[in-house]
Amino acid sequence: MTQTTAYRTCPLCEAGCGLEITVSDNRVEKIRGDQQHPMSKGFCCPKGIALKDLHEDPDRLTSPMIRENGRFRKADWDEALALVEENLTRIRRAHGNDSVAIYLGNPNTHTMAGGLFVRPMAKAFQTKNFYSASTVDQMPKMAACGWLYGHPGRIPVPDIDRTDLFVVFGANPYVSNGSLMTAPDMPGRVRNLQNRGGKMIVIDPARTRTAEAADQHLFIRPGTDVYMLCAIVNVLFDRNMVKPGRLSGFLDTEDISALKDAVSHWTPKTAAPLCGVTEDEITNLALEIAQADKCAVYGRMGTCTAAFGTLCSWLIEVINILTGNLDAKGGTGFPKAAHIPDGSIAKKGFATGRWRSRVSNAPEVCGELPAALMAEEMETPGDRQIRALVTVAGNPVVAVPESDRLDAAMAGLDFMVSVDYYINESTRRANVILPPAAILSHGHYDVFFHGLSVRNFAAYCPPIFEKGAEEKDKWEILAHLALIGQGQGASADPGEVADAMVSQLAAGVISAMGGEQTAGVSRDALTGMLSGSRGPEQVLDLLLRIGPYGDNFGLNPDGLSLDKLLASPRGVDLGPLESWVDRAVSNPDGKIHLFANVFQQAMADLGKPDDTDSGPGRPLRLIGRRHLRTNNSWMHNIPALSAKNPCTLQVNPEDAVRLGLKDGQTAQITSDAGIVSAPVEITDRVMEGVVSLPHGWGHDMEGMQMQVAGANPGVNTNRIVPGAVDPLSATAVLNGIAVTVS
Ligand SMILES: Nc1nc2c(c(=O)[nH]1)N[C@H]1C(S)=C(S)[C@@H](COP(=O)(O)OP(=O)(O)OC[C@H]3O[C@@H](n4cnc5c(=O)[nH]c(N)nc54)[C@H](O)[C@@H]3O)O[C@H]1N2
Ligand SMILES: Nc1nc2c(c(=O)[nH]1)N[C@H]1C(S)=C(S)[C@@H](COP(=O)(O)OP(=O)(O)OC[C@H]3O[C@@H](n4cnc5c(=O)[nH]c(N)nc54)[C@H](O)[C@@H]3O)O[C@H]1N2
Ligand code: SF4
Ligand SMILES: [Mo]
Repeated sequence: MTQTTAYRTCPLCEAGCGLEITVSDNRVEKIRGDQQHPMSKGFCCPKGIALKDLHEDPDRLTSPMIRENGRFRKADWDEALALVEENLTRIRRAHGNDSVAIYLGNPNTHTMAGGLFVRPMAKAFQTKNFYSASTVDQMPKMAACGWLYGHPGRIPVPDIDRTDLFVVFGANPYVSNGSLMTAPDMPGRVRNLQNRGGKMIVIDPARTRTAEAADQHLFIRPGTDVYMLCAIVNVLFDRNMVKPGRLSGFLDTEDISALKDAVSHWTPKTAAPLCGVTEDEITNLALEIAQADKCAVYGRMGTCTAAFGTLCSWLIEVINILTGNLDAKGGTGFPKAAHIPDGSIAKKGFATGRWRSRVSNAPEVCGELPAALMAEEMETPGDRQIRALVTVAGNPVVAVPESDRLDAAMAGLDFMVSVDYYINESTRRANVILPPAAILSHGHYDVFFHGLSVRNFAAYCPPIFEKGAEEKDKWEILAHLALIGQGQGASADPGEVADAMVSQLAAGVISAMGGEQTAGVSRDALTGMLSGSRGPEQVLDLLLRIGPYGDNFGLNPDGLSLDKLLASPRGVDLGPLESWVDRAVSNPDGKIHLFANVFQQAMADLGKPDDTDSGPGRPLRLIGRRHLRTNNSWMHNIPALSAKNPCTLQVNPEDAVRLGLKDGQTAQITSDAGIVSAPVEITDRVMEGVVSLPHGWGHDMEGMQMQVAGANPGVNTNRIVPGAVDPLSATAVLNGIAVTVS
C-alpha cells in the first residue's frame, strides 16, 4: 500500500483552511487540519473533513447527462457538447445575444477555473442577461467600495490580528467562517484579540455564536442598521471626533461637510427607537469606535442583504475612514494578492447602469443584472426575452427570491445547460448537465480570496488525483462553452482559450515594458518561459511572475512563480496587511470619493426619522441564518453534515406566547410573496419581533437526484422572499422580510 500526504486549501468557504490529506491506493484515507499551515494552523471545520465524502458521493455526476422525455440519461462529451452548441447557436441566431442568460453560482469563486475562465466564457456570449449569486450577496459592498475607492474589487478587510476593537454588523463568522475576510479560525483570532485586551462588539437581531463570544451584543431590528450607522457618524461629528489623520489628503473637505449635514437629523435619539436599542447604546458605541486606538468596523450579509444594503456598506467604510482606521495597522486594509499586478487596475472610476434590465429597468452593476429579477426576464415576451440559460456552479431555484416563480419560468425555457455536480433543484430543469472532474482532481489557487485575506498569502495546490480519461476539468468545460459562444464549435480545442489568455497577458506585459524592442523579449519567448501545464497553471504562473511579489521573469530571482509555490505546498506567508492607500485607490483623481452623488441622493431619499414607521403593531421580520454544517444549498447530501442540522423557524418566547405557538409545532409563515411551513423552535436567540429560517433548503422537488438531502428536505425560505432589490446595487433584500406566522 502506498501512502502519500497532500496539502490543500479547502475550497468550500472563504476561510481557505489548510488541509492535510492522506491518500492510500488512490483513495482519500483521512483529512485533517494542517497544523503547520501558515494561515489556519490546524483549524478546520466539519465541512473540510467531509471533502472525502463529497469526493465519494454516489450521487455526484461523473459523466454528462442529457434530459429526454423528462428523464436524464448518461451521454458522452461529444454528444452533450454538440447538443449545447446546436441549441445555443440556434437560439442566439433567432433571438439575439441577450436571449441566452448566464447565471454563476458561489462555488465559481472557490475554483481556479471559475476565477480565470468564466470571463472568456461570458465574453463569448456577449449577453446583457448576465447574473450571479453576487446580487444575492456581496454586491452592495462591491458597489460601495467601487464608488469610494474607484474599483469594486478594492474591498478593505479588518486587520483582525492587530486591532483593539472589532465591531461586527450582521455577520456570523464563528459559523460562516468569515466572508469578504479570509481569516481561518475566527474563534482563535477573536480569543487572541480578547487576550491582548481588545474587544469584539456584535450588532445582530440574533444571538449567534459570534454574538455569544462577543464582549457586547446589541440586538437590532432587521433592516434598521442604516439609522444606527448614520447616528454613529452623527456622534463622530457632534463630539468633534472626526479624525481621518493621514487619510485627509485623500478626502475632499466639501464631502466631509456635506456628509455632516446629511446625517444631522440622525441622532442617537431619533435612530434608537427605530433600531430597537437605547440612545446610550448608540452613543457609547460611537465613542468606543472613536476612542479605540485601532478599530475595524465590519459588516456582511446582515447589512448587505437587508434594506439599504449599499448605504450600510458605504457608511461602514465612512466610519472607518473618518476615524482614520482605513489603511492603518489594526484598522482595515487593502490586501495585496500575489496574482494581481499593482498597475493592472485601470484608474477609470466606477459607474453603474451602463445598461438596464428590460422589464423593471434595474441598473447593471459590475456587468450584472439582479438575479432576483431573472424570472420576469424569462416570463415577459418581447425583444431580449431570456429563452436559454447557462448555469455554472449555481442553484438559483434555491438561492434567489421568489423561487417558485423562477422555477416555473425556468421550466418554460427553450434550452438550459448546467455545469454542475448534482441533479438538484435547478439543474433538474437543464437539458444538458456537464459535470466537472471531482474537486480533488483539479489544481487550486484562491483567485478571489487571496485578495480578501487578513494576511497576504499565496498557495497553489496541484491536483491530488488524476482525472479519469472521460472526465473534463472545469476550465476545459468553460473553455468549450467559450468556443461555442465564439462560434468555433463544440469540437474546438479548449487549450486554445488558455493559450489566447496567456498570449494576451504576455502582450500586455511587453507593451507595459515599452514594446518588444525595449523589453528585449518577444511574446513567444516570454510565454515559452512559463511553467505549469497548458491551462490555468500557465495563466497563474504568468500572473504570479508579474505580480507584486513576482520574480519578474528573473529580474527578481527570489520572487514568486508557480514553481516557487509548488515548492511550498503549504503556501507562502507574505506578511501582514500593508499601508498602500495611495496606490490602492483607483479613482481617476487618486482620491477617496467619500460622498459620491449616488450617496448624496440616497441619503436625501432616506428621509427624516419621522417618515419611518416606528409604531407598535409592526409585522414580524424574517431573517436567515447559517449553520456550521451547511454550505448554502449543496452540501446536504453528505450524511455527516446533514444529521444535526435543523431547518426550523426560530421564534422568540414572547412572540410564541402571543401567537400561541408551541415548540415543534408546524407553523405557517406568510409574506407578500407566498406561504411556507416549518417546525417551530422557541428560543431567545432571536429578538422579539424577529423570526429566523435558514436558506439553502427545500430538497423535495420532483426530479432531483440527491438521496440524502431528499430524506431531510427542509423548506426553501426564498419561496417567501419577494423579488425586491436595493436600487444602488441591484441586490436582493433577503433579511427583514415582513411576515405573519400562525
Ligand atoms: N457554515 C456555513 N458557512 C458559510 C456559508 C454557509 O451556508 N454555511 N455560506 C458562505 C457564504 S456564500 C457567505 S456569503 C458567508 C456569509 O457570511 P456571514 O455574513 O458571516 O453569515 P450569515 O450567517 O449570513 O450572517 C449574517 C448575520 O446577519 C444577521 N442579520 C440579519 N438581518 C440583519 C440586519 O438587518 N442587521 C444586522 N445587523 N444583522 C442582521 C443574521 O442574524 C446573521 O447572524 O458565509 C459563507 N460561509
Ligand atoms: N434567503 C437567503 N437566500 C440566500 C442567502 C441567504 O442568506 N438567505 N445567501 C445567498 C448567498 S450569500 C449565496 S452565495 C447564494 C448561493 O447561491 P448559489 O451559488 O446559486 O447556490 P449554492 O447553493 O451555493 O449552489 C452551488 C451549486 O454549485 C455546484 N458546485 C459546487 N462546486 C462546484 C464546482 O466546483 N464546479 C461546478 N461546476 N459546480 C459546483 C453545487 O452542486 C451546487 O449546485 O445563495 C444566496 N441566497
Ligand atoms: S472553515 Fe471553511 S475553509 Fe475551513 S475547513 Fe471549514 S469549510 Fe473548509
Ligand atoms: Mo455568499
